Amino acid sequence: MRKVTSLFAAAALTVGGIHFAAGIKDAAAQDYKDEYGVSTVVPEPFPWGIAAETWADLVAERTDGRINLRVHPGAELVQGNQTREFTALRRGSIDMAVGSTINWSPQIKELNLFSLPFLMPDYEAIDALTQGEVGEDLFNILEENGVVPLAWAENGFRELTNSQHEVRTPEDLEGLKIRVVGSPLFNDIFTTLGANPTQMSWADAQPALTSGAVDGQENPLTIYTNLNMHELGQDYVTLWGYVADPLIFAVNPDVWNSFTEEDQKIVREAAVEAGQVGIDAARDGLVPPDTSLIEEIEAEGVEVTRLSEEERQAFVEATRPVYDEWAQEIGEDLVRKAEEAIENR
Ligand code: X2X
Repeated sequence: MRKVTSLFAAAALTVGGIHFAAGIKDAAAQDYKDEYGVSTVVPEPFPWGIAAETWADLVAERTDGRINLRVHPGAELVQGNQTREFTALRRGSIDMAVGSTINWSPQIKELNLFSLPFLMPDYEAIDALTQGEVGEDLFNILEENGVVPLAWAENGFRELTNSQHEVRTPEDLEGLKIRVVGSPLFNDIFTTLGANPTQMSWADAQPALTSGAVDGQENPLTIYTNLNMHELGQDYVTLWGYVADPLIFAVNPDVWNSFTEEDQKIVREAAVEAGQVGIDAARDGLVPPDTSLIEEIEAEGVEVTRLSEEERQAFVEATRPVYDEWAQEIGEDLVRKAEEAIENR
């Protein structure tokens, strides 16, 4: 069937007639699946889920329902093993994904860039990377590794929360059991800080927080609020913004190649727009002067710790050896390019 379609496509290209062009669209549409699965980790109303659902809505609307995306949260298409999402997408057992750079970093080591501690001091720094040459380089690397990346969204700056006591200095982390995700880089950061990190999936993290099997975790505040983590005893929040995870919209190459050029354009543009909607949602109430989300958390009786420049610097220095070691793993050239882009933001 695919052969017939491409013959039509070739004919249409040669003849270029409107009649033929209409013909290929129908032929190709017959090849389309009834539904394409989109993997995410968290659903709506988390900004991540909003990004994916917005993509699905825009694509359905603009293709008159010819292309239907169905969002599968909880990394359910990989049985909750979010660090296997990239491999599944590459192999085609997942059609599409809106995935975190953290979850794909075990396969694509360059994506650890965003997890270098204190590389990105603010939101402009994230944009300087994703919207610039570094972002293009990373998309090229993803493409070389067998997926088709389309656009960026955002999970957000990952803040530290715990149930035991305020964390204001690296010493305060001593002995705290912290749930971490994905890359071994996170183990290294928390071990270096004297904490006791345990790597587990998001699916396992929620019961571990509820039961008190771990003392703390690190995630964007939109994850904290949507999950009502204060009700899970996470009474202490430290705003240290040590890393942020952007999200990437990507498609399996066979799925991508099965789409007509016109539909590829629709799917790509929809991803870019949905990405912006997701980024806006991820930053809502977190970017000064509007920090209402942080105030909402404080209103629940949670102790929110804001670090002075000096206090933050103590964490920067304590994690510097991990930064240097992982910069080599990621690639010194890419890290240098990222540092320059941030400096010139
Ligand atoms: O597991 C996490 O912490 C989460 C939801 O943020 C990611 O998937 C990276």
